[in-house]
Amino acid sequence: MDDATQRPLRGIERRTVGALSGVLAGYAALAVAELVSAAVRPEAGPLVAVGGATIDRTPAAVKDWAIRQFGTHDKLVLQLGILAVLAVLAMALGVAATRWLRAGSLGVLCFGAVGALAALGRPDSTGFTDALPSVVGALAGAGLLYGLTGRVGRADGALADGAEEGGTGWDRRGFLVVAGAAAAASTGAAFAGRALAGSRGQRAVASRRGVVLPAAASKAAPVPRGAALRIGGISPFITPNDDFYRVDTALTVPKVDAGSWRLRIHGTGVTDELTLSFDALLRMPLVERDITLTCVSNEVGGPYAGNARWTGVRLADLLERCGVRPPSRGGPADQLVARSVDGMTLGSPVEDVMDGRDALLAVGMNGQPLPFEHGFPVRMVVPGLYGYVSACKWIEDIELTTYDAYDPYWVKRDWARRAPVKTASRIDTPKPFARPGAGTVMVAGVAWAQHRGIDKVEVRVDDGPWQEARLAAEDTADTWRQWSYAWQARKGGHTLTVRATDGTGETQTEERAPTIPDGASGWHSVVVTVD
Ligand SMILES: Nc1nc2c(c(=O)[nH]1)N[C@H]1C(S)=C(S)[C@@H](COP(=O)(O)O)O[C@H]1N2
Ligand SMILES: [Mo]
Repeated sequence: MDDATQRPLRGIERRTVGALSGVLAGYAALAVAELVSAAVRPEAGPLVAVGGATIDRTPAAVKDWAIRQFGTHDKLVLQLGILAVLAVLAMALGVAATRWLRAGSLGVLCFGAVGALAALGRPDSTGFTDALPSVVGALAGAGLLYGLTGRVGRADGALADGAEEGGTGWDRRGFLVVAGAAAAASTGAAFAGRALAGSRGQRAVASRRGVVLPAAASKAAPVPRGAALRIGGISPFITPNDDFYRVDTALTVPKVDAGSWRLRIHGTGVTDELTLSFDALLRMPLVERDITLTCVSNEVGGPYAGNARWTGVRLADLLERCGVRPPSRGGPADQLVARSVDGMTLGSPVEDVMDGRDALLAVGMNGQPLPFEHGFPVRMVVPGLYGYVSACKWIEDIELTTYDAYDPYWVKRDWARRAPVKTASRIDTPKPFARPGAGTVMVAGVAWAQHRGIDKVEVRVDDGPWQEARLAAEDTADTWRQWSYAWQARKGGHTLTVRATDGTGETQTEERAPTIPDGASGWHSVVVTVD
């Protein structure tokens, strides 16, 4: 029997072939979109655009939960989730297309429209070409679905639109040929897209390799001996770049070419607008400072804190050059809004940035050019403020404005306008549910209250009295401080609790607060069993 005249497919067979067609069409659409986006703009690809739009529309509580559950893998989980949803929808469309041929293709085009609208609506969208990846991908997917499901034939005897000659039979050979060719072509397109995107990133990679950080005019004092305790399990005093926590909304890490990078400073009260190149920035006097960065999404005892030696230009100097005055000196702008190449906005108090603290436009992290993940070529770092109100990575624009006039990204999503870092302390060792032996057990960790400093750390065993911990030497008030407590541990289950007192004499509050809206509070406890 000739393949082209086989009986029409029925029931489960028809649905299986339909689902397979749908998945193939979806794969082709995404692969073609990937290739086109690599040529147009990688950030305009449908997965990145829809993923970004999803992140922006996710309620703060859910986002916070996702960061907690998946940590730095939150974005991978999101993309896998989107792919899973798309796969199910593509199967459904494919099955539908075996009954209503045109409806399936129309459905694919609708998905293309969603992707295109998401891409055009992204804050970093550069124009209508951002719609191309989704549109071209959807056309490819729709055409393929039509071509595949047109070969299924009709059980009820009606002519399938695309299969006049084969009558109403199931064109198995034709289906397999088209499906195989499409799968191969899609895979080719996906690989070509990856290769093209990779070569585009090469310019940024090369520009980073070419960076030679000039010596700082104002060096950081060496980390004092005694600031770093030699205790197993304690956070190292300086966090290596590779271990530094990463929190951002970027689905693909922006790869910015330092050669074409520019920073613009403008807005209310700016008398001399400024546009700076990376080289111009490097020619300015550089300072080197140790600053601990913490995230507002860090739970009590959580990992989103890191300490690095940053090299950069003092932001206040640049602002002065532009004629900016802080509110206390009569300046009209009280909010500095930093904007990144990926459209993120973060708002810091102009007063804080200009009050003498080492607010930096950083170009170096622990002696290296900034890693791409941490904002290459330039980011902000402001001691004493949570990252989301200060630490803009991949920065390209600074606008002076007011808190009344503008709400940046996170503020639009229920986080506080102003967010100084809350005094915090963490037990690094022993770990929760550890089983140390009886006798002397080293309890140790870090405490931070950036720009106020840490004056005291106390440890409590069960409901006993607070015992003063031994503080490591202080580096600066802008860095965290290690501490340790030699505990004479007795057999049984115990709860260890820590609290810190900052440089103003204020003791860390016991009152539990969630991370939203302005940072978690409460004491960190660890339960252990002494054997
Ligand atoms: N462009 C951009 N900058 C950003 C963010 C972001 O999502 N996008 N996240 C901020 C937040 S919430 C924090 S805590 C710090 C984290 O910096 P890191 O990833 O280098 O540790 O970056 C800040 N800068
Ligand atoms: Mo953050």
